[in-house]
Order: sequence, then C-alpha cells, then structure tokens
Amino acid sequence: MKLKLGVEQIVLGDQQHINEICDEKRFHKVPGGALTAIRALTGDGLFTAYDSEMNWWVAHRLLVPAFGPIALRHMFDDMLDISSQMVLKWDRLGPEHEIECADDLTRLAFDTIGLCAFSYRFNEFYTDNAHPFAQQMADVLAESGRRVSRPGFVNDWVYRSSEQKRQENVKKMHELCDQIVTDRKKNPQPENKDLLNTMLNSVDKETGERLSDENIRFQMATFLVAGHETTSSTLSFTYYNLLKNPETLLKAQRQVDEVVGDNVLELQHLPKLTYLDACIKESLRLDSPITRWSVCPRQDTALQGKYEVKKDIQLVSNLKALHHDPTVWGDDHDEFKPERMLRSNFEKLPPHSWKPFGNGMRSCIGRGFAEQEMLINIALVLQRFQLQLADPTYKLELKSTLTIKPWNFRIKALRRAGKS
Ligand code: MNH
Repeated sequence: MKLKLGVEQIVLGDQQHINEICDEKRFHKVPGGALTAIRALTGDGLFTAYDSEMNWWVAHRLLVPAFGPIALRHMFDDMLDISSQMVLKWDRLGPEHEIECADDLTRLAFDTIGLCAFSYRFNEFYTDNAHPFAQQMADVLAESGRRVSRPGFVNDWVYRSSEQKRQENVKKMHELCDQIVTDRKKNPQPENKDLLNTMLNSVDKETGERLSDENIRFQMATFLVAGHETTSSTLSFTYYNLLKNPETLLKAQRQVDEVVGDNVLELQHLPKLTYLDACIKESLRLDSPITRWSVCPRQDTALQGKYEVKKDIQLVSNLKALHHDPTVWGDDHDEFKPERMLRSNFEKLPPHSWKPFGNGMRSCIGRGFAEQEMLINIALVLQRFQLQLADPTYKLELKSTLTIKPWNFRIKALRRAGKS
C-alpha cells in the first residue's frame, strides 16, 4: 500500500531514514526557512546558494582547495596566535576570575576567521565590547530568525522599522567586507595564501569565470556567519562535557602532556591528539550547534519505498534525534563517552549516523578549519590550566539563535603547577 502525505515538511530522526536522504542522487539541498532570510546578508554565498546558481559551483571549485589540508597548514600559526591571546587573557585575569566561556570562545572564533581568511584583525581580545561587526551580525541573525516565524504581511506592515534596521546592519557589514577588499587591491600581497587572495585571484578552470566583487562580499559574510558560532559553541560544549566528566578531562590532559609536554604546540602534534579529537566529536554528537539541515527530493519519490512525497517537500534531519538513536548509540546515548569516537570505533558506525557537518557536496567546507582551530585551543588550554566549573552545580542551559550554545556557563582557569 502507498500512502500520500500532503504536508510541506517532514522531520526525520533515526539513522535508517536519514541514511536514505543522504543519497545525493535522489535528494539535494534547497535552502528554505531561516536560510532564505539570511540571504540578505550572504546572498549566493556557499551556505545559502541554490545549486541552480552557477556561482555555487564556481565558488565551490575555487574554495575547496583553499580550505584543504595544505591551506590549513599555512593557517596554523595564525590560529595559534589567536588561541594564545585567549590563554594569556585567562592567565592574567587569574584563578578567581569567572570566565564567561561562550563569550571568549566567540571572540576566538571570530578573530580566527578574520585573520586566517582575510588577514584582518578584529582584535576581540583587546576590547570589552564585541566588534561592531559581531554585534551587527548577532542582530541580523536574530531578526532574520524572527522574520521567518512571522507571516509575510506581518513583516511588511508591522515590522517595517525592524526590517529597516536589519538592512542597515547588513549594509554596514557589507561595507566592512568591501573595505577589506579595497585595501587588499590597493596593497596586493602576492605571497599571502589567505582565502581572500584565492577569491580575488583565481580563475575557475571549468568556466574561465572569476568571483565577482559582490559574490566575494557574500562569501566573506558567509565565512563569518557559518564559522564563528558553530565553532565557539562546539568548543563550549566540549569544555562543559570535560568538566562534567572529570575522568575524561584527566585523560585528555594526560594526552596533551604526553604529546606536547612543555613544548610549544606544533602542527605535527595535532594528528596525535586523538583523544581530544574524540572528545570534540562526542560533544558534536550530544549537542550539535546546527541542530538540523534539510533536503528536497529531486523528483517525486517514495520514502522507504512506501511513503509518497512530492519533489518540493522539505525533509529535515533532526540531529538531536539521530545522534541519540538508541539502535546506533545504545542505551547510554545520553552519556559522554569519547571512546566511541576513537577512529576504530567511529569507522564501525552504521552509515550516516553522525552528521553534525551536513551531507555530501553541501556539507561543511570549513570542517577541517574548525577541527584544527578547536584542537589547537583545547591543547593550549589543557597544557596550561586546571579548569573548574565556577558553579559546581551548573547544569547545561541552552541559548538558541541560528545555533545552540551553552548559556551562563562560567569556568575558572588555574595555572597548573610548573607550567609556564
Ligand atoms: Mn560549516 C555548511 C556545520 C564550521 C563554513 N556547516 C555547514 C553545514 C553544517 C555545518 C551542518 C551544512 C548546512 C546545510 O546542509 O544546510 N560548520 C558546521 C559546524 C562547524 C562549522 C558544526 C564547527 C564545529 N563552517 C565552519 C567554519 C566555516 C564554515 C569554521 C568557515 C570558515 N559551513 C561553511 C560553509 C558551508 C557550511 C561555507 C556551506 C557549504 C556549501 O554548501 O557549499
């Protein structure tokens, strides 16, 4: 028997169903909901582009290598620079200072993209208030989120001034991006291998096209939007999980001591920090900062061979459900057990059971970037500090914007004995 489902969206939550929609021959990403709202800021940049837009294909071909392993090697020093600023700040504020974890990690992620991608310093660790760009972005994302939850005519009639404010913020953010581009064109840096140079100077081999100034502006805004909250939330969750499970913190610290010891962190240490990597992966499983992503069927089709759906239906993958599917993760799915993410175990998982970075050709282009940045940060922090919860009874509270992150999560950082 075939069933007809006359709805616009179906939310899927177990491995069997999500495994099916990961088949790119049958399903593809069609940005909807919140993603269409932020197109005012990110346009046909990679995250919010439709695959019918030529610019997605051109930018994808140019930028995949720019986020690849060789490019990441060149970014190591800049990532270390920003993480060191954070560690110095924690050190100087002293062991009694209560660190607002998510705030400092947001500074970290923001500064890291600015420096690695555009050789631009937001210098978030040197100011009390967030850089105006960071504040404008937060406001735009919040208002974009509210817009999609309201009917169109309500947006047009009642919220005209909020929309005006949103557009003004977008304009200011685009102006900063343009300013960075203008500076670079005036002072070319032929040796620099950052993402901005790649975008300005590369020609697509397949089409002979270059990225337009407008598209470069959209990509710059995209990297800042897609890369800062996701990375900072994941790091916050990881510190939270380590602190709530002291035996894992001890193991992680032991690995840092074995691999790095008292030496300055180097690129060659990173692949050896396998337990830290597993802690990050396990944190992304328990709480994924991007809680869902969706696809549409390329043609009318039948899910699981029996539920007929039309080609424009949104099939949503609910990551909280997928990552807690007991048939994959067992009855202890709510527990933080990094061991299950060590490579030998990770490779044995059923296909598509861990999807915090999305799927296929539309999956996260910044995954390697984020993983390298996060490993560096955790290694530096554990090398130097003994961490403690500021409030030992703290239980995870979530704040949700475009992503989710721990809220009111404060920690203390005590210099470890003998660590300079
Ligand atoms: Mn990222 C796409 C999660 C870090 C830039 N990213 C995605 C998607 C998910 C995601 C999920 C797919 C969304 C969808 O299908 O609609 N991203 C993450 C997570 C982290 C992250 C969990 C950190 C942890 N992302 C980063 C960083 C950058 C970045 C860092 C850039 C510096 N992400 C992107 C871009 C895309 C993307 C660009 C869109 C790729 C494409 O569709 O071509």
